[in-house]
Amino acid sequence: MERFGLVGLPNAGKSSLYNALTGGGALAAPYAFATKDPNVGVARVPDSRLDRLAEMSKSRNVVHAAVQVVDIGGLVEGASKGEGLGNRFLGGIREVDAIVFVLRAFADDDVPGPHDPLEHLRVVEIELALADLETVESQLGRKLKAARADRSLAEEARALEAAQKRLADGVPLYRAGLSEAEREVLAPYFLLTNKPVLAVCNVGEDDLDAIPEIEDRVRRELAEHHPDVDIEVLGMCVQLEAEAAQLDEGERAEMLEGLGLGEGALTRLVRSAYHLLGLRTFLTTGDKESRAWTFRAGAKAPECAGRIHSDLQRGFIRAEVIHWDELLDIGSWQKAKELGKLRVEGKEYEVVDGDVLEIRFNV
Ligand SMILES: Nc1nc2c(ncn2[C@@H]2O[C@H](COP(=O)(O)OP(=O)(O)OP(=O)(O)O)[C@@H](O)[C@H]2O)c(=O)[nH]1
Ligand SMILES: [Mg+2]
Repeated sequence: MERFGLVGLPNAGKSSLYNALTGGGALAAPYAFATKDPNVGVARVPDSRLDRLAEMSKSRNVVHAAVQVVDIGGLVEGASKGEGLGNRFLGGIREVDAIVFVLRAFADDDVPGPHDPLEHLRVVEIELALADLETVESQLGRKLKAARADRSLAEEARALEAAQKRLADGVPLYRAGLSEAEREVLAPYFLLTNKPVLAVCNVGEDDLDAIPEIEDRVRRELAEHHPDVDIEVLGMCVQLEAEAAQLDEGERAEMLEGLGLGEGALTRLVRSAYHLLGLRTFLTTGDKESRAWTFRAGAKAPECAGRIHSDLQRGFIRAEVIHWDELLDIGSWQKAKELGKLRVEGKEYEVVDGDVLEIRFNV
């Protein structure tokens, strides 16, 4: 399962956010390094399309898509050189597919540490960039030499050189203005800042009105030097979201509504992280079960069939396909079939987010 990791300074609220997302019981406490070893849990991906299809089909069972969340120990200035928990955070971050920065913006005298999100961002970025710089510099000399003998390595050597320059200036690669091709060439080096990122600002419970302004400050900082860099920034009060997450559905909606928080930020965060990971959803629906399945953007029908069962991929003949909203309009799978609204797609069909599928197969 694809996973995203929560990364930030001590007391930023990572474990609190982790608990809210996964219903987990990680220790959240007002002292630094409360988390030492990573907590790993699963977050359900909320999906109203699925809920509505399940209602349409009167499904007895509803299964949402899910992603893994990793709560990583806090890092401090100098972490890449061994301060605090030192390099322990590196292993945790290396193993995730995308990074969610948790930047503290709440003031609370009982919780030590700075509460300026830009200060949090500065330290986190510097430490990750320094760790990457070390990796790049350990490879660069050898690569340049090899590229002189073998010209097919020139592109990789040039990308490493470009990365080295930006990292030495303290600029993480996700906003260094590298081309898509350069970032891809660098993939085998498993650099921390070559992963996709988004940022959460953890705003105090009395500061909800300031969310847009705080988001904007962080967004501008991230886009500095590269106005075309578009990193999503999500402001929320983790504490309130966590309290709401404990309630049952009706009470939760009421609480969030009362605070003017709409559907709540956790839902948006999980959806954004899911997309950041390059993940998409297709659906299946019937009276027994309606289910959301995860696939990688660009995957073809047989590969998607294989998410359901390997037999469906091996013996794939064709897929019957309709987009979820059209199916919902028609009112049932059977009726869609009778009306000739189910498309018949073959092995080369690229499945689209929100497609409802039925696989024909033979093994
Ligand atoms: N007032 C307030 N306190 C919060 C909020 N979010 C988290 N806290 C508190 O801040 C303290 C630290 O939260 P944690 O979730 O443990 O922080 P962490 O980022 O996991 O910290 P480390 O594991 O030490 O890196 C806890 O006492 C939380 O209850 C918030 O939105 N408002
Ligand atoms: Mg923690």
